[in-house]
Parts: sequence; structure tokens; C-alpha cells
Amino acid sequence: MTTLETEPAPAPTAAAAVREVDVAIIGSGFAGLCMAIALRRRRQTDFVVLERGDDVGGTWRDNTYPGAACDVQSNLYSFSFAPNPDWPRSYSEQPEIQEYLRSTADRFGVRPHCVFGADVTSARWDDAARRWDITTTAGRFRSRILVSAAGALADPTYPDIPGLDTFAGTVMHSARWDHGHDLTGERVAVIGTGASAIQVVPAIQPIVESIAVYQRTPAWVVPRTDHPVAPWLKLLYRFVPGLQKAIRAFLYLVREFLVLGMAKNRRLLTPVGKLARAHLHRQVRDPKLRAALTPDYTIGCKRILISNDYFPAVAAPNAELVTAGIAEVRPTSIVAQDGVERPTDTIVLATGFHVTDLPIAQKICGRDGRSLADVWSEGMVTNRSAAVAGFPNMFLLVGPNVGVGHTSMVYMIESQVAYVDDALATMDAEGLEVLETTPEAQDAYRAMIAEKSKGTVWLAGGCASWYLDEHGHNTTLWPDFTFRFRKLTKKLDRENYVGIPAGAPTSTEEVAA
Ligand code: N01
Repeated sequence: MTTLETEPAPAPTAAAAVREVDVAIIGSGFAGLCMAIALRRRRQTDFVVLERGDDVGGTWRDNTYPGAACDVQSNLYSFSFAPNPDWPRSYSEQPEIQEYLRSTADRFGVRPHCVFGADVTSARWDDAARRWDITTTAGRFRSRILVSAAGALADPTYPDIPGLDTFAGTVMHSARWDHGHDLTGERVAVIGTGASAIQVVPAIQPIVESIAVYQRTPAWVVPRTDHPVAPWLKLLYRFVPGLQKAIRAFLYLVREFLVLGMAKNRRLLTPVGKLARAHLHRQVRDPKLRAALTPDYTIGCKRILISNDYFPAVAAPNAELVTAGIAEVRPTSIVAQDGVERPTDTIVLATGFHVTDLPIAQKICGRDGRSLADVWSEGMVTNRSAAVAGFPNMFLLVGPNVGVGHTSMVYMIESQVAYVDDALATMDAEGLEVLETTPEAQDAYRAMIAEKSKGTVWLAGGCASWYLDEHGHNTTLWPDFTFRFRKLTKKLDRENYVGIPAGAPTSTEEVAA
């Protein structure tokens, strides 16, 4: 793809109370940027990207905790149409990924479309006008199309621990790191042992006086095969782009093999479990600590973590793994359920995100005025993870059942954007003003997801994870090979949508009848 020239969207006049646009995209992370770039590729310039932050990047802008890095190789964790021959390492760190997103936004002319500081507080479908009414902290907007690319790792979860609000020291979430606070020489508590915690712990352990890692559930951890990219290889990538493409394809295929074990036959995960056990054995000598770090569920049930320095950090003389559970937080300490009180200066909450209860769902209201959260009170349902009946002209990116634990989310995002792009092209070609999926299509998609999820490691692996909602349903992960998702979303399934041409009666039911 060639670089698109920057062509700014018309600036709102001071007098304009409501800015009219054709498409409004919420969020400027990988998904929002990918959607915006797809619009630019179809020469569409009448759109805005509503971004609550002050820069593009989404979760990669917000997660700046020490050690933040990607656990998917950069050759795969990047846009297929924007390869980067200059990745410094095989697995990049947060600053490089954020820089990649910033430069990609600039290269494809997305930045002039971004409205920063625009936190969407509500988006309501106006059926009479056939427009979305969007209220943000940076003003009001009206759009024909709404694309929510708000993401699943956007809003941190703060645990409900007794006394946490009475703590007199510093409390910070891994996703909202306070860089003004120096941890050197402090007694630090890290709560959680997920993907974020295992990166934070080794990054801060050498500088703190003591670190207590509060573990509720141990994680399976495999070695990280990270290495710097040699200058000659960067040159090769630059002058032989096919090589980087081939490596990307190879990495994709290797990772896709994991789906065989996770979704098809759990016994195929045995070698991966052995690899993780051997890694733990090699890195932790103390049998008691080793036992405490050994999960009792099938590998893959929760996200498989990759790290070479997490176990050594937990086993360090100034570190302690606390498995007793937290009874309460006091102003200067944490008391575990076995009664042991540990004086604490700073608490790091590495406790994850609102994934199965997406906060954006409370803000988007459809034709009958109900919010997505209301409609989803019995579980998130969609057609093809992108559209919801009762929410005309709205598409979701990185919403329900597109999550992947084994490979790059960017692959899924590109699949989703192609689907939305085809929906928009179909609307143009057929002169449709409104496009809305049917409840029947949602039911069929939900049934397909449930069928595919049966017997997978995520449901049958013996763990509790945020992959499942409160009813125990898989509403977050795509439970199959990712190339099957791509095939499913390659084109709009037009038969599953009701379309209203411009000028036709307002109600979708009238047209459907
Ligand atoms: O969050 P998590 P995360 N008391 O939800 C524990 C992505 N990511 O930020 O397992 C005590 O996975 C909770 O315990 P348990 C990636 O998709 C990617 O680490 O529920 N503990 C768990 O240990 C990842 O999956 C990269 O028993 C409490 C931890 O907190 C997603 O982000 C890097 C608790 C939360 O783990 C989220 O990862 C980093 C409580 N009340 C993150 N509440 C890449 O490299 C929660 N916990 C791409």
C-alpha cells in the first residue's frame, strides 16, 4: 500500500454545536487506526476518530509500566500492510510499539481525523434521522456509521479488597503507571500474576527493598525466545520485503498449531505443558516455591505467559510469593489470610481489565433506547462479532469472541476491518441508508460459537478465567483457527442483514415485512 497524502477532515467551527460526519470511530488503538486506514484507502475522508487520550495508541499508549512488552513477535504483531523492517527486537517493547502506531497513523494520514480528549459519554441511535448522536467530552457529533474500536483492554479492573481505600501509600494499576513515583528502596506489593504482572515484577524487583507478589492463581510460563534483530537482518528486511513476509507467515502457522491443542484435542498440549514444567524446574530450585508456582489446570486454559526473568525475580532474596490471599489492606500494610502482616509502601494492581463487561457497552444505545450492556445482560451476542440487532449502522471491533490468546490480535483486527469495509461498500453499492443485522443471525452465530467452544481447553481446562462470562459462556475468544474467522468475515453476509434504502420508510421492521 502506498502512503496516503494527509488530507485533514474539515475542522469544526466554533459555532457548530454538533459536528456532522459520515463515520465516527471510537478509539485509536490498533483497531481504530486500522479502520481509519481502511477508510482512507477507499478515499473516504469524512470521518473522525474519537480518542479519549492525547495521542493514538490505545492500550499500547496507556500501558507504560516497567517491562511492558509484547508476547507476540513483532513481525506478526504489526499491520500486514505496514511491515516495519526496523523492529529492534524479535519481541518489541511498549515504546517501540507505541512509536510504530504513531508513525503508522502519520504515514496513512489518520492523525488529522483524530479528535483527542474526546471521551465518548454516550452514543444513541436516532431512528427518525438515521444518525448516531454522539456526546463526548470534546463536543457532540452526528454520524451515519458508528464503529466502536474501544477495545477490551481499555478500562482497568480495580479489585474489591477490604481496606484498599484506606491505604496511605501509593496505589497504582499496571495500566495507569505513575512514572513520577520512584519505587527505589520501597516495600512493594504486586497483586496479580497475569501477563502484566510477570513483566512488571522482574522489571522492578532489582530496585525495590522488598517485593511481595500476591498470587491467587499461578500461571503457566514458557521461555521467551527474544533476541535483538541484527543490523544485517534489518537491511535484508528493508530490501527483500518478501523475507519479512515469509517469516511472518511462518510465525503465524507455528502459532496456529496451538489451536489444535486448545480447541481440538487437549492432549496435544501435553508437550507445551512439559516445556513449561521444565522451565519452572530449571529456574526455581526451592521445591516449596516451585510447588506454589505450579498451576493445577491444563496449560492454555488461561493465557500462556512467556518470560525468562519472572521466576528468577520471584525467587530472588528480596522477593516473596504470597499465596495465602489478602484479608485486608491497612494504611501501611497488607494482611494476608494466614494473619501475616507485611509493611507496604506501594501497591501495584496488576489485576487486569473489564473484558466481559465492556464499559463502552453502557454508553451505546440502540433503536429502542436500550444500551448494549442491557441487551447483553444475559451475555454478549453479535453477528460475526461485529454487528448487533437493534443497533443499526454500528460495528464493533475487538468486541465479543474475537480475542485470541495464542497469536496476534492484529490478524483478527484486519479480518474485522475487512468485514466492516465490505459492509460499507455494500451500503454504497445498494444505496442503503441503514444496515442492521437480524436476531436470527445472532442466534446462529452464538450457537456456532457455543458448539465450537465445547470441549476446548478454555471451558474444560479446569480454570476460572476472564475468557468466560459470569454465566460460564465463552463470550471473548474466537474458539477456532483464526484463518476460519478470516474466511467467515471476508465478505458481508448480506443475507443476515436488513437494509433500508435512502428515502424508504424509517422502521427496519417495515422494510423486513
Ligand atoms: O490481567 P489478567 P493482565 N485479588 O486479567 C489477579 C494482555 N496483555 O493485565 O488469575 C487477587 O490476565 C488475577 O488472578 P486470577 C493479555 O491479553 C498482553 O495481566 O483471576 N488477585 C490475575 O492473576 C492479557 O491476557 C501483553 O486468580 C487478583 C491478575 O490479577 C491481558 O492483557 C502483556 C484479584 C489479572 O490478570 C490482561 O493481562 C500484558 C484480586 N481481587 C497484558 N483480581 C502482551 O504481551 C484479579 N487478580 C501482548
